[in-house]
Amino acid sequence: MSAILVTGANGEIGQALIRHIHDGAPEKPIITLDLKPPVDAIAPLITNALIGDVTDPEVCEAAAHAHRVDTIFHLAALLSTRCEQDPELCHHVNVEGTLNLLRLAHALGRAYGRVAFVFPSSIAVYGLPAGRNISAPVREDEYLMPTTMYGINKLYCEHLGRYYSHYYQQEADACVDFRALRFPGIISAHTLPTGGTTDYASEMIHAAVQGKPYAAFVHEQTRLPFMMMPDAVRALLMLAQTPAERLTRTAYNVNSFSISAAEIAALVQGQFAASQVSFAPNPVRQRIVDSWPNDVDDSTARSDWGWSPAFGIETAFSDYLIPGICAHYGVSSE
Ligand code: AKB
Repeated sequence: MSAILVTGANGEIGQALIRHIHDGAPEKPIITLDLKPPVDAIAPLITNALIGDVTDPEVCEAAAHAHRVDTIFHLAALLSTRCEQDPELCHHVNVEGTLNLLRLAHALGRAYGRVAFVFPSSIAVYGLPAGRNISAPVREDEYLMPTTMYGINKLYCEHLGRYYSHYYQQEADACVDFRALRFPGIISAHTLPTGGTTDYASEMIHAAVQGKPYAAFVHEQTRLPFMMMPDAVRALLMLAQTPAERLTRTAYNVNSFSISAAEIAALVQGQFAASQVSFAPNPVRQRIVDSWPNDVDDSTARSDWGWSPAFGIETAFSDYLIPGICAHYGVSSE
């Protein structure tokens, strides 16, 4: 049976995706690549856990061929805040890593048949003019002027994927089938992000459940699109499984809801009256979020492959976040 390769397996999306794939198809071999050994939560679900750097051209070549990998979820990346601290390292990991995996996908595709390559892009590909006077949700072809190294890397990698899918060495037969999702901020009940700029939402909620005070690094009026982790995983799998003839673009916006930092704080306080949320904007991180759209138009994903989030604002908190995070920390949700 052909296998799935997941890079960045220990990351937030990686862990959730691996659990979901294993629950749906326990017999499907899962090969992973990460800098560190897999965390306990996913280690038993993995067929072959490779330890290494995505920028190393040889690190997963033999294993990918041995298991006949036919689908790659290339999740390994440094996130936006981390990237502004070391833009050149970010470029190396995010761009060279993607190029390396695309090269591998091409070799696998040539040997065994076309390889699906699923790539999490981001709302960071957008760069809004100062002042953010945008009245409508942003569509995929608008405002593609990113102001962060992370956003520039993501946009460029979307183009690399399009090139490997349709034009690599101007071959007539494509070996790679590249598809990308532009994710909003993602919130998980089980894990915390590191190095992102939408992290304040997850940090605020996880802190409240643990009874810890939290100072958000953005203004309370900051409004961004967000999505729950189960919806993000579902979107990745839905896009991976959609027949190519139904796709009209390489990279799709996906969205659940748009919410301000103050509204998240109010929802948290409604549930945990003792929670202590304050706002202490960090100028660098505020500039990053101010360049991102506060809402994105995902109508093409809805019409092309039936995208629709399971969680809206209310149900995200009542049905997923509050019960999930309370169970995670062993806290009562009453
Ligand atoms: C980040 O904050 O860097 C990510 C993203 C929006 O892609 N969550």
